[in-house]
Amino acid sequence: MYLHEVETLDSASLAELQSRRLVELIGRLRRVESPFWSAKLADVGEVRAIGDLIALPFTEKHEFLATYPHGMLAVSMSQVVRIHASSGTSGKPIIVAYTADDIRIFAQVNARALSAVGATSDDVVHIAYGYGLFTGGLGLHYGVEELGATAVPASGGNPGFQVGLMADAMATGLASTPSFALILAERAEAAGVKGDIRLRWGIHGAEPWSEGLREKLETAWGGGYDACDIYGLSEVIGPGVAVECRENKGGMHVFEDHFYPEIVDPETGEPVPTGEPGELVLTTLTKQAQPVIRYRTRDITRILGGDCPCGRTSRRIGRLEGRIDDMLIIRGINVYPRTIETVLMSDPALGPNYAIVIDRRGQLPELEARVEVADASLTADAETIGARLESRLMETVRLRIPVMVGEPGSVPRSEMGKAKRVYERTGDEDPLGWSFTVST
Ligand code: DLL
Repeated sequence: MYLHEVETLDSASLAELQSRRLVELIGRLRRVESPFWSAKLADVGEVRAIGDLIALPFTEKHEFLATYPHGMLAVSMSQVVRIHASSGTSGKPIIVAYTADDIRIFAQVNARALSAVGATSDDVVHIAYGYGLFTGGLGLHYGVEELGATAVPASGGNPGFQVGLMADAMATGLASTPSFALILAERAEAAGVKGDIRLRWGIHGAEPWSEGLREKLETAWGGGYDACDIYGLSEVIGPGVAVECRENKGGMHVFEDHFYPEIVDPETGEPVPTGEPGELVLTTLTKQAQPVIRYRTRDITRILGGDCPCGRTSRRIGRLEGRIDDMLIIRGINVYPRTIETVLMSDPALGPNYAIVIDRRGQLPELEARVEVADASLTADAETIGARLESRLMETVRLRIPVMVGEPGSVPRSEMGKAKRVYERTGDEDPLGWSFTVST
């Protein structure tokens, strides 16, 4: 454990630390000369303990856009040592700023995350998250250096070159999106260098994935590879908000001495009980440059109860179940793409790539799933596999979702950034360019 004392605090001591930090944060924000912070805290009474957080107003994504680029700063620009940006869906990016202290905490939470997945100072970590405005590459990079391990700043793209480098530089850990980790495994296999790569663990996040995908990833890399989930978002800090430990792989420990989690009903904003799904809300207790109070992440998850065998005492959140923005409403039924992924990826006959097509040509949108068989020899069974998946989707999602089964390699891969899983079809042209459908 990287910060043993903090990570194993009993709940009373943790609450005391959180309370102290929240009181300090609110005091500081009240003193900042900023129209944004004056308005945000105008109706807030005295804050004495972490329990008072619930009376504070939420912060929403549109406030980042309304105050773009720097209206949410709580320090002067001269104290800012770095900015990152997240592209978002609305065109304008969100800009986030860090002081030197923020960068130290960013490095530290990522070192803690790496340590939780099994990294030590002896590891050589191949970092294939994008470097640049995206927080993934630099976030993990600073974490690796903080831990004293060796960082290989490979960034995204060019998987053919990357697998050779992984073999030559003797990488033992891989930091990348789960989809890029799969691309690398495929490429290593094809290039005949898989046997020369000795990965022990992977730290994968930035996009939704499922247990089925974990299994495929762990099988693809083999040799006891532990694929662990890491969560974070630019508005809060970047990667390093929460992570799975290697011992459990059942939920992600939130570094709640820095990021205080709540789960609320996305409609009413009211808290939901432990174990129930809802929208994750996060407060940064220690961020200096651009803190957020009760930030509505739009991510759906739940707080898990119970202790963890790793000994960390912070609360855990479950695997991300979807984003409110990604929810599709098909024939009145709410569907998250990740629910479809969970069904598809639990089938051993399928390879790890899939796509969901929203067909908007008719009066009502229809869904379609595109998958590929794990092995060319299974192509002959495409029809049976498609029918089996369709009935499982019917049981789980309660919708008829035709499943088209293609040959290995027929679903497009994203070699940069986050995997694209959902495509729209509005005209004659197939969004995936499929004309060689094997089965429906
Ligand atoms: O994706 C930060 C990050 C980098 C996390 C590297 C993990 C690893 P953004 O680009 O701002 O930041 O996107 C944040 O991505 O609100 C989630 O919807 C999604 N996301 C992040 N991690 C996970 C995960 C980075 N483990 C948004 N599972 C978040 C599912 C995730 N979704």
